[in-house]
Amino acid sequence: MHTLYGLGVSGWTEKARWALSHHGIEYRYREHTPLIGELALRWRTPNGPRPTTVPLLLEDTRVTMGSFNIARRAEELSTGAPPLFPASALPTIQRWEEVGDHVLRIARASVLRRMLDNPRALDESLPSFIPRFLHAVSRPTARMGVSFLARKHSAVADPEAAIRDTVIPTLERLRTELRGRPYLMDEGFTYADVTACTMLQFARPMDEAWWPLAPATREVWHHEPLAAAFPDLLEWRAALYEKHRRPPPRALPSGTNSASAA
Ligand SMILES: N[C@@H](CCC(=O)N[C@@H](CS)C(=O)NCC(=O)O)C(=O)O
Repeated sequence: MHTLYGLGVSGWTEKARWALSHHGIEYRYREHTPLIGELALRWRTPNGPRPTTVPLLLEDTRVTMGSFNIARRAEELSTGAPPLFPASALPTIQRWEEVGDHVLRIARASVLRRMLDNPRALDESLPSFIPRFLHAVSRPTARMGVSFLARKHSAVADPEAAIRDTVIPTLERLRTELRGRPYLMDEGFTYADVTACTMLQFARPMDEAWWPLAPATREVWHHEPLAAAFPDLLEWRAALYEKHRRPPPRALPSGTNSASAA
């Protein structure tokens, strides 16, 4: 069976899982732990691009890195679900993929910044093998993990300015392009919708059933001014999830790597 390495809180992992699920592809899910898991990640991709990131899909002898590449691979492995990448949608998909990637990077910088001010969120980011009573003393390690991610992915220095200058105009463009329709393409649901709607996870994350997050982590993923400015887009996303995204299986107890189907 295939194995997907991912980060539960990451929009990129969500995009890959959505595409795999859409195509009914079974896989085992393994949660990656930043910093601690870095060497293993590099070891799995000796000749791959740097920096090494998740999601990463492992088949017998094949490694696919990156949400977009995994979604395309899912389409190749599909057993007959409607395509997410119809030829007519490719230019639109490509455009929203680039913009969406940029927004997710700003989202990550914003969330990492807010985590540093939220001790409970820092505690929740610690690996599950660290018992609760050691959380307070392990907080410096959690801070190290957050700083490591910010450095590794060259986080923007001023996320709020980037939200104002980039994210808000992008979401306004999405609103204009949708024109109240359920999908970006008249033909129906495509990967353009997946990649565009994933940007909204950082305005307000999807409900627990679709995006399980610990309570303080959920708080730092919530950007109230953005959520208040784009309620129509949040409704659009909710409808997409209802119709097209099967809730992922519940995670197994902490410390257990979940053997999950898409
Ligand atoms: N363009 C990539 C971006 C993936 C990415 O940046 N992943 C981050 C998510 S925060 C990651 O791997 N973080 C964990 C780490 O770097 O150890 C994609 O589409 O998958």
